[in-house]
Amino acid sequence: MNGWWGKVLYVNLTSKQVKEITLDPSVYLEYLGGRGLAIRLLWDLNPIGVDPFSPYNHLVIANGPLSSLPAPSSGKIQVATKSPLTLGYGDGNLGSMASFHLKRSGYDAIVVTGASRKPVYLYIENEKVEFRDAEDLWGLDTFTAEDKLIREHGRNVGILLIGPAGENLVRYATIISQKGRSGGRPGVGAVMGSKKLKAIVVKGSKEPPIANKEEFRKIAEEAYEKIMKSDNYDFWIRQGTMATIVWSQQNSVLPTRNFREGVWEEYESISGDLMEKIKIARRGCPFCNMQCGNVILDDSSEESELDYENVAMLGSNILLSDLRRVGEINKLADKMGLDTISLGNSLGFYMEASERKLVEEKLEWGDYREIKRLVIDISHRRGLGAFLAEGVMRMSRSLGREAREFAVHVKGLEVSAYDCHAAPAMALAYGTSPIGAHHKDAWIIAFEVRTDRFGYTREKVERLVFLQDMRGGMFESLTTCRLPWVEVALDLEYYPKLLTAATGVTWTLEDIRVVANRIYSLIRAYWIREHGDWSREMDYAPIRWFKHPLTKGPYTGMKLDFDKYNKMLDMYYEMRGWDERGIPRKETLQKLKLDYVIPVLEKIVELK
Ligand code: PTT
Ligand code: SF4
Repeated sequence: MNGWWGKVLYVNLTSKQVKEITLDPSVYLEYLGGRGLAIRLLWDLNPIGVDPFSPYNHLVIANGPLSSLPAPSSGKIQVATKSPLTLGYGDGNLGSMASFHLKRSGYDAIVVTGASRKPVYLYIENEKVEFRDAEDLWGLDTFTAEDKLIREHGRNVGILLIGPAGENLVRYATIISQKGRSGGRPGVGAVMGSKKLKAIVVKGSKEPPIANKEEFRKIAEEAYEKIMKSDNYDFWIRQGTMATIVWSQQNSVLPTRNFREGVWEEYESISGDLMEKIKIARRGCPFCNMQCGNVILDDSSEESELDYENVAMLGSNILLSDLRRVGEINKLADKMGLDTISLGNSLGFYMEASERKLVEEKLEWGDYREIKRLVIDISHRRGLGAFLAEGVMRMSRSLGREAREFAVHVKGLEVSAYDCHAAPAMALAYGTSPIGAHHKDAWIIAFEVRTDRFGYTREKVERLVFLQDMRGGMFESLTTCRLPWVEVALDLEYYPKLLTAATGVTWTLEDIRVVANRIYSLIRAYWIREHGDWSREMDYAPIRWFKHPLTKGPYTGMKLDFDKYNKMLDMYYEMRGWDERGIPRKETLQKLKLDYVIPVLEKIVELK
């Protein structure tokens, strides 16, 4: 089979046994890889209702058919599991040499189950798999542990690892690679920790199977060139995602004071323009010719790689107004293996709770020294840190009714860095994201501010579904970086062309949309199966945006309209073929070749 190896490596950490699973080619044609493969494997392998921290939960590390082939920004890998933060499907995507080496190891994915009694790491070299002692790595931060692993195995390997946050089961611990790449916001790193798995080191030397190499090379070369000739290329190289700080401020969507406002008087203190002046290096993922990791020296004169989400969530959202200090907190999060978005939300939520006197232990807005201490305490679940390690949804539940109004999450996943008081379609994007509130599936805010900004229109919902299909369906499953398309306007048509050349099967964008639609319905079915019930309330945006109007900026007084939001949600369900509760219709499941899902869901809910 071209484009895929057709094999998955299955590792049981309890029994220390390893086997290869051969998958039917139809699985690849219907789910592609990456996210698609991950949800299909989790549906099949995870026991229904499994505790995310139990040994029976599975962790999937998956490449897609284009991952780490020599094509634009292809060095990405998907990490997925049942989330300890949301108890639903959770995943993330990171750029890493682990993608490159897994691609050359002869496997499309690694599936890990069971749990070791003692800390271990996996060393995979083509088909050789070893369980290595990790006692001396346990407790180390991700930077130090990665350095040790490189000393042991050399630089020519891919490494995915967790820090103290993952080891101590912080619900928003992520997997880290290369001192500045992070993936798996909904606690994928904590699941790795629950298995006592500190790291996966992979080294592969096989030639990936490509159907039409010459054709692939030609298309990829043309795409690389288009990227470099794009009008936005130079600016992108200078600022990367950091340009979004000023853009968000101008459009009143910069998360400020726990998403209370969309503008911040001190935004210039964390802006992309400032970053440009103090930048010392640029880093990025494999196979990328538009590398966007901007490195500055932080408050301790150490390197910190900045991105928009990190800086907005650890800057304006908690009122910390110094880029070097924000860089310091960001670096600590990378070292500890904590998701910066959920961290910024958890800190912001607690600061507001403290201001409202709902908690005894005080935490002031922007209190740098306390924040620094807390990041370490969260990672070790010490003192107040143990409370914040639970994330916003659980903290708010324990503080009562008032706290729920300013708990900014969807389905338990904290919202990423776009305030939506005056952005109804972006609010819906958060509401319907398949992992909880993340912008990665549909960054519709850019379209929204360009068009009918405040409208609750069908056109926006159609655009949202299209974006989900492309970003959450295609890019997450191929698996490559979406930024060449989003930021420098690389034509989407390159992707089906590359996929056709890699696999030898003809693909169009429409074919890929069918796969995407299938993936969204299967993920939704998984949530219903795991929660044992479903209602449309699960798809509501945070209460704050409906209840607390903006008090600052150009849109002062604005908030979301609940009835109109609900109408957009109805349109969304109709477009996905789901009923008014947000449950896929039987006919939809049949049309998408998801017949195997029907008997499982019928035991839980009535299918329409
Ligand atoms: C992603 C989320 C994001 S999205 C950011 S910044 W962004 C935060 N980055 C974190 C970080 O850094 N350290 C940390 N400890 N926590 C972090 N949490 C946040 O995680 C990232 C880039 C970026 S930068 C974006 S938008 C794009 N995301 C892609 C995606 O999701 N899919 C895809 N096919 N391509 C993408 N390209 C871009 O990748 P999660 P990375 Mg990340 C340090 O994974 O869980 O989805 O959370 O992958 O290699 O770090 O690249 O303004
Ligand atoms: Fe990685 Fe940035 Fe390149 Fe995407 S654009 S592959 S995130 S360096």
